[in-house]
Amino acid sequence: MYYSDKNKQTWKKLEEVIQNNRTFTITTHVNPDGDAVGSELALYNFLRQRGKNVRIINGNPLPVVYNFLVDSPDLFGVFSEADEEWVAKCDVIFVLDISRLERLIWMESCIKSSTAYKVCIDHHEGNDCFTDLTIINESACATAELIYELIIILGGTIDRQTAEALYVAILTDTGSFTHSNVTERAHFIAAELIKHGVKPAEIFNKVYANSSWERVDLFMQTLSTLKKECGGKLAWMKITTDMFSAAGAVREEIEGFVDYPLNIAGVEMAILFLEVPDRGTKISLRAKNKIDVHKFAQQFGGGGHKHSAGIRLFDVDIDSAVTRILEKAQLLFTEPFGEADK
Ligand SMILES: [Mn+2]
Repeated sequence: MYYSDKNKQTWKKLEEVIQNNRTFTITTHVNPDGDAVGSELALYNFLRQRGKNVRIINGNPLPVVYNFLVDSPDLFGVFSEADEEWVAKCDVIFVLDISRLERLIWMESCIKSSTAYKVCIDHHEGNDCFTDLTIINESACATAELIYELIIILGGTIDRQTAEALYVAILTDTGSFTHSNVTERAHFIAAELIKHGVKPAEIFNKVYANSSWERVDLFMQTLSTLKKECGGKLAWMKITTDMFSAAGAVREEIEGFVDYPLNIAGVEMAILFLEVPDRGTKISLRAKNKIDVHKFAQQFGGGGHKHSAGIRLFDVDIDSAVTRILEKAQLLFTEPFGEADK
């Protein structure tokens, strides 16, 4: 009862693609998050059940926090020259949780030039991957919601590892079931996954109650940069390369920092500026209520979801990025917004 018939043709086509092919690559965006790796692992297991030859190949290794999902983190291959031939010659490439192929960064040209049939499965706004088959649902709480649907509709079975992978994906992409993308369906799927053996408290502790001291040190430094603008409706923080070295933390450990300012009463938009060595500045945006950070990010070539989005400014140093972004962000609170909604 939870599945609409409007996608029937799409699922049928996907069934054909899986049935008629033998070698598969699964990939996702740079710096993969819980949804990205959880979706990949669940799809990997499904294709393996079908007897397919499958490889997961990403731009970065599996974030250490998700090691518990697998027997060996090596299941998540890290793209190198040695993989180029495989990617070029495999039958099908699945690109998950990505709305623009640029987010593959250094894998983009190899994926694009491959002769493989390409399938994109995603839940971001404004997807323009232009793959051979796209399975998009912008109202899905996570890409994993679509992978769950795929497995059920195509008759796969959900083992404990697959259930945990999908649960981690939904848990992390919904901010532990607290963000505005949480729906009845998100909870329904979570309940189904619990039936398949997921222990929610155990998973939560492994993912969140597991900070290193280095991460906490970096978080303290980051919080000390917190500033408010626009009468406290806008809050921002920054992380420089020097702060990373002082704390001894690694890049993936900043996951969740950007959400913190939204805990403060009155804050409707939070911005985190991250200095990337030799690669400019990465900007993460979070919002609540009426503020649409996907639309905001678009004017800088970024995007994502209404309440969670990102921007990359490759040639802009962190201080210039702060000036440039804040100037525009302040307009959201000084100009009457929401005209189009009325
Ligand atoms: Mn996602």
